[in-house]
Amino acid sequence: MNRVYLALGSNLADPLHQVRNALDALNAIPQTQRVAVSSFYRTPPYGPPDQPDYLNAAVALDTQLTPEALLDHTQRIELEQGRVRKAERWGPRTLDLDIMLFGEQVLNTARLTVPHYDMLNRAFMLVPLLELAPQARLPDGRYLADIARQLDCSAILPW
Ligand code: A4P
Ligand code: MG
Repeated sequence: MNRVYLALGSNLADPLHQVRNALDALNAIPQTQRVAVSSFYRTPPYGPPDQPDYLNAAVALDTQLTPEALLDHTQRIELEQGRVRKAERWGPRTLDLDIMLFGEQVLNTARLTVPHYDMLNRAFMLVPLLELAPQARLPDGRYLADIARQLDCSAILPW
């Protein structure tokens, strides 16, 4: 059994609906229990600024799945719940489900980089995770709270 932390992100005009659907779908993943869900945060876009604010949140899971099997499920959920059909074609992806931590595992495969490759630079990932697990550490033993303290977290607001 591994404790996993997922990052949820959505910047639909009404992302609450998308994220609630995703949380229901996460509940139904086999051999996996949803342990906790963080508050929902409103965060300014990281990257191109000409897009709506994001809803970001973190989810803790306990799973007996392998990392790849869990990724199969989160990618299925992204496809089923995260994409909206617009007129004749699929709209842009509006749900991101990223694996931040998978137990104490370090993975560098074609499909998975764990810990998440950029989480240490992203207050919108660390703040929700630390709400769930203030003592969370990287596989190398560093405390995420120490890393978050170096970041500007002032724009991470309640949804
Ligand atoms: N992949 C590798 N490692 C992982 C992992 N730890 N978890 C691979 C999940 N997937 C992982 O993912 C592309 C490939 O990454 C997958 O096929 C998987 O095998 P994707 O979700 O299709 O692509 P993406 O999310 O567009 O790429 P990326 O690099 O995750 O995007 P970003 O950089 O995360 O950009 N601003 C705010 N405020 N909040 C946000 O949530 N999100 C983004 C998304 C930009 N700005 C944001 C936010
Ligand atoms: Mg992603």
